[in-house]
Amino acid sequence: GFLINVLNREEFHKGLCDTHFIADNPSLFDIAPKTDKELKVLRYIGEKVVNETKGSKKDFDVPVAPMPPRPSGLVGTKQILDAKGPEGLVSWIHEQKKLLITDTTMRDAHQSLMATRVRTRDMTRIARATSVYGNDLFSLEMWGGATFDVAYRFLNESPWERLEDLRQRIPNVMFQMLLRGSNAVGYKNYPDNVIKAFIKQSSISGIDIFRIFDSLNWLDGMKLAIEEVRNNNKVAEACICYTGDILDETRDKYTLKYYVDMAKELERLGANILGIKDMAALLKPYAADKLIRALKQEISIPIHLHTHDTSGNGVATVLMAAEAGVDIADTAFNSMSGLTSQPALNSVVAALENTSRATGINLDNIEEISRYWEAVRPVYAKFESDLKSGTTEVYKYEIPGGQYSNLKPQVESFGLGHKFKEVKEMYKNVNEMVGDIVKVTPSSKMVGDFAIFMVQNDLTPENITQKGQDLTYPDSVVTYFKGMMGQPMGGFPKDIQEMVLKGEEPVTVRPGQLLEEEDFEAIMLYLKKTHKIEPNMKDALSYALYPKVFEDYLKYIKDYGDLSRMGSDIFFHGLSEGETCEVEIAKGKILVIKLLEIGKVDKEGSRLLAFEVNGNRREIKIYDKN
Ligand code: 3PY
Ligand code: ZN
Repeated sequence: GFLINVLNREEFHKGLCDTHFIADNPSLFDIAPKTDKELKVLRYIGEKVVNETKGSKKDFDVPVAPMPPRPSGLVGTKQILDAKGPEGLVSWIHEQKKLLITDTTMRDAHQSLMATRVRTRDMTRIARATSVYGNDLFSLEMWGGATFDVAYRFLNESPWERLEDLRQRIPNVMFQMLLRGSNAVGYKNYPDNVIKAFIKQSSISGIDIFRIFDSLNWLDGMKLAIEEVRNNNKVAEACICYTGDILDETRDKYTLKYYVDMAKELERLGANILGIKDMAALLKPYAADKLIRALKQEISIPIHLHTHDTSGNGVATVLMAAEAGVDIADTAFNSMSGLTSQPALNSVVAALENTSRATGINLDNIEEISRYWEAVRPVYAKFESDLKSGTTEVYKYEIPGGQYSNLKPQVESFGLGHKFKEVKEMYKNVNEMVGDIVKVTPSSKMVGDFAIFMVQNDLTPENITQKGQDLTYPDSVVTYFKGMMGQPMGGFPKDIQEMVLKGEEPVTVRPGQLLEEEDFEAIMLYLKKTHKIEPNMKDALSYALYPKVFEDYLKYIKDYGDLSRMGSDIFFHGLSEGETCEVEIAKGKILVIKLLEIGKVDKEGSRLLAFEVNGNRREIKIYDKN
C-alpha cells in the first residue's frame, strides 16, 4: 500500500523526491509471491475474498478431534471379512445377538444434510478416533452415491485419495459404499466394462461392502454388479428400494408381497446381504416390523436396514426393526443425524443398553466422536436446508433425503424459489403421471427435473399432452423415457413417452448391452497428452464416469494447486481483513498467511490484496467480478 502510494505521486514521477532509500533497498519491491505454490494459495484465498465473501467472515472454532491411543491388534469386522470371506462374515453375522450398527456420517449423513460437501480433511482428522472408538461398528458407509461426483466437482479433491487415505487410518472396520447398479456413481447407465472396472478398482482401493440398488427396482440393472462384487470376493448387499406404504391396503402397487418376491430374487442372484433401502424415510415403524418379520420367514441372508429421519420416526423404525430381528441398521453419529439424515446412532445405542439387542458400543467414547462433528458442522451451514423439524409431509411427497437438501437450491437456481411448495406438489403429481415409480437417484432426479420443468412452463398432468407437444424436455426426462435408466414396473405411460421422444424408439433391453465398451487405454493416452499427467486406472475411470467434471478438476489443480490440506473454514470462507491462518501446502510445509488489506477497485476492475506470508509482505491483484 505504502509503496503504491509513493509510486502514484506526481512528485515521484517528476524526480522531485529523494528516493535513495528505495534505490538502496531493492527488496522492498520483492513483494510478488515467492513460489508457484504460494501464488496459487494466495490466488485461491484472494478469489474467495474478492468475489465471494468480500472479506467478512465469521469466526469458526477449530474442531478438536480426540486422539485415543491405538491398542495393538485391534480386530474389527474388516479382519473377519479378510480372514473368512463373505460367507464367513455372513455366518458371523448370524451368530450375533446384538443389533449391528453402520455409521453413515461420512456418506449419506452429509449428503442428506449439507449437499455432500464434507471435505476429506474433516474426515481424516476424526479417523483415528473412529477406528478406535468405533471398533465395534459393523461398517462405515463412507463412499459412493453422490460423494464421488461432488468431491471432484465442488471440493476439487480426489474421491480415490479420500478412500485410500481413510482405509490406511481405519484398518479395522469394514468400509461400505453405495453403488447405483448400472449407473455406478453417476446418473446414467455405463457400459458393462466400466461397471466391472469400477467395482474392481474400488475393491482394491478399500471398499468391502457394495450396497447395490437399481433406481427402478429393476433386477436386470443389478445383476452384473452383484456378480462382479462376488468375483472380487467382496460383500454384495443388494437392495430393495422401499416406496409407498405396505400398511395402506388401498395402495396395491408396492405391497408386502412385491418386496418379499424381490428379496427372494436377490438372494437367488447371489446377494450376501439384503439391504432395505428406505431412501425417503417412508418405512413407518409398524411397517418395518411387518416387512422384516415377513422377510425373516422367506429369506436366509442377513438383513440390513437403511432409513432416514425426515419424518421424525427414524429411531422408532430402527427399534421396531431391531425387535423384529433385523441384523444390521444404518444410523449416524448424533450430531450428524436426524431430519433428512439417518436416525441417531448414539440414541439407538443408548436405547438398546441392557436389552437382548444391546450393541456393545461404548456410549461415552462415541459421544466424543459426535462432539467433533458438532464442531465441524458450522463451517458447512450454508449448505444446509431450512428444515428445522421432522415433517410428515415426506409421506405425501416421497422425496429422498439426499434429494431434499438439493432440491431447494436447484429450484432457486431456476428463479423459482418462491414456488418451492408448488414444485413439491408437482413432484407428487409427476410421480403419479409417470405411473407411480420408485424414486431414488437417478429416477428421483428425473421426477425432480420434470416437476421443475412443469412449474416453469405452466404445465399440469391435465394439459401436458396438448400444451407440451413442442417442448424440449430435460435430459433426464428424455433418458428415462428412452429406457436408458431401465424399465419401471408397469411400463411407461405411452402418450407421454411418445410426446417426449418425438418419434425416437425407446429401448426395452438392458442399456449396458447396447453401449460400446469404454477404451481405457485411449482415455489414458488422451489424459497424458492433454493434461500432462501420468494417468492410472483411477484417473481413467473418473474420466469415463465424468469426463467434463474430471477435466475441470485437473485444470483447477493446475490453477490453484492441491488445496486438500487447507482448513475448511478458509476453503469455504476465505479470510477476513487482519485474520491469520495456517495453510499446509504440502506434507509438513506450512504457510502462515495474514490478510493485511483489501485494496480499492482500480481502473481495470481489479483489487490489490496485501498479505503477509511467513512474515514477508506479498501482494497480488484479483479481478473483481462485481
Ligand atoms: C444416492 O444414490 O446417492 C442416494 O443416496 C440414493 O438414496
Ligand atoms: Zn439414504
